[in-house]
Order: sequence, then C-alpha cells, then structure tokens
Amino acid sequence: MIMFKLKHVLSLITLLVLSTILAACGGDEGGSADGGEGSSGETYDWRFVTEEVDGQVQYEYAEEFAKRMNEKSDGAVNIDVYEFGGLGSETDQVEQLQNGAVELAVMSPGFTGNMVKEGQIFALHFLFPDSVEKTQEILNDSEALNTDLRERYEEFSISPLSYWTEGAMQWTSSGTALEEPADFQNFKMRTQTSPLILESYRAYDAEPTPMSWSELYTALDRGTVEGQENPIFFIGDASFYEVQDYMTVSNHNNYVAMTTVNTEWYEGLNDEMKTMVDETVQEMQQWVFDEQKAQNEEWLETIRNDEENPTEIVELTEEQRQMFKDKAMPVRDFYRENVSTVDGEILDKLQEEISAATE
Ligand code: 6CS
Repeated sequence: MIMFKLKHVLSLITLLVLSTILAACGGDEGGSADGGEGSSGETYDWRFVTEEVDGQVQYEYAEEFAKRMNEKSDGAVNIDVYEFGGLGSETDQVEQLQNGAVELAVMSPGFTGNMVKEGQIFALHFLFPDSVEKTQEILNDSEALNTDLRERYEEFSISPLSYWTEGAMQWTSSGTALEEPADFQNFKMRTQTSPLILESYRAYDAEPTPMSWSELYTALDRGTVEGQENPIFFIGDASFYEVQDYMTVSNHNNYVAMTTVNTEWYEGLNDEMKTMVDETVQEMQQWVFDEQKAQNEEWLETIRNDEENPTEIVELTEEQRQMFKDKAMPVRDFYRENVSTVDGEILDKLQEEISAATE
C-alpha cells in the first residue's frame, strides 16, 4: 500500500516537473498552454489521463484516440495515455486538467459536482431513456449538453468535447438484495463525490458515502460500505462482484463520461490541430459505444458463470422500478431549487430533447 502511494507521488512529481520544463521552454511543442501553434513539420506531445486502467473502456478510448491522432498527423502528434492510479484520485485529475498539467482527460461529472453545479444533472435517476442506444443519440445531439452545459464547464477551464455512455448502471450489494426502496433503509452506499448523487440515495433513505474507486474494493470487502453503482463491465473488471452477494439490474441511470480538454490549450491550437481533434472526437463516439457494449455484454456472462464467486443477479420488475422512480422524482425539484445556478433551464431543455427523441 505504501509502495502504491509512493508510485502515485513519484508519477505526479514527474508530471509536474515535465509540465514546468515544457512551459519554461516557450512551448512550441504543443504541451504548453498556447497549444503549440507552429509551422509545418512541428511535433506535438500531449498527455491524456483517464479514470480507468488498461483494458477498461476509458483507457481503451484514450489509446485509440492517441493512435488515430498519431496516424492522421503522420506521426506529428504523440499522446501519452495515463492509467488511473498513477496521478492521484479522480478529483486530482480534474485539477491537473484545469491547470494544464495534462491537456486531455476522460472525466466523470460525478467528480466535478462541487464545482460545476449544473454537471450534476447526470446524477438524476431515470432521466435518460432505458435504451442505452437512444441515450447515446441524445448525448450526441443535445444542445443543452453540448452548448449550454459545456459553457458552464468552460468557466472552470474544462471543455467537454463529447459525452458518451459507458453503459447502464446497476447496483451491487452484500447482505440484502436491492429490490425496492425499503431495502436501502440505512444502507451504506458508496458514491462518487458530487453532492446530488448523495441526495439521490438519501431519497431512498440510504446512507451514501463518497469515495474514490481506488478504495472501493477494500471498503466493500471490509463492509465499510455495503453496496455501489456502476456499469456491468466495471463491476466485473474491478472485481467488485467478488466481494458482493447480489447484482440488481436496475438500469436506474446511465454512466456518462466526458472527453474533456483544457479550455485555454484547446483555444490556442492552430486550425489544423483543432479540426483534427474535433473530427477524432466525433469519430470516437461510435467506436466507444461499440466498445462499452461489447465489454458490458461479456462481463455479464462472466459474472453469471463465475462459480467461484457466485453473484445472484436480480432483475427488477416494472412495478419495483416505479417505486424507485416515485422516490427519485422530487430530486429533480431539489436540483432546480437548490443546485442549478440557471433555475433548472438546462434540465428543462434536456428533458424537452429527451421527450422529442423518445416520442
Ligand atoms: O465508480 C467509479 O468511480 C468509476 N467508474 C467508472 C465506470 N469509471 C471510472 C470511475 O472513477
């Protein structure tokens, strides 16, 4: 454990020293805040941090993104991809993007809620359609998200260039299967750090505890927390199911990730580079949809068939889901009245877009 922490600290120091040297050199290498605008023949060295590790969806996304950028630029763009863990917690990584220590990051809104209040819109249960495919279409096309919410993030030097789903979220638990709101009574639920996520679980009378996922396996194993939410591939790959008794297929929300860039760096890119980044971000939307789908399907089978680590898989009936929906609806009013800085306008617009897309 001490070695693990030491590795984080050393990686972080290396990254910060590297950033300082690059900035001091005047920055025509693209790692600087001015984005490396320059003559042809120039090379660009950028850093891309993710909240996941090798093999998981975010990391695979960043690797594929880096590969495509390198190919399109004939080797001029070199992107170093960082796995989660080397550079600190998810919240540390948000700060690294903001201060330009890294240029690109896959970021979950669930870790920015103390800062970008509107981004907590993704914490609302049962907001997006049950279909993951339909949800992805909305994420691609939504003006509420791609224009209005983006502007809120840019106030903090974070530009979300795209939103994409990592799959529908499910609950896992030990001791009791989560089948109706009463099962959450005093249930110790791990959440990400955005306050509205905690509020969503308080609506079911649970006891939410925010923590980084790096601590979650141990916390579940020791019973510090009794359950958590995540897409199936993550429940599998992070081995959470091995220390849980039940997985409830609740589809209560979609896990949304954002491809983000440091705003000042992005605005300083020359036209050719900016276009290349934008085009690659757009192409990656279908790629990552297929990737999460394949990983979620494979892991569902693996969890189902793992006899050494048996997990009871519980499917909610429509009646049970309705009981959760009834409890979740007032959280939207809470968002409008106590969280939103624009009187819920982004939520209203997004709800109209969702209605139009699902009619
Ligand atoms: O539960 C979490 O915090 C993690 N879950 C996913 C699917 N990706 C990264 C994130 O930090």
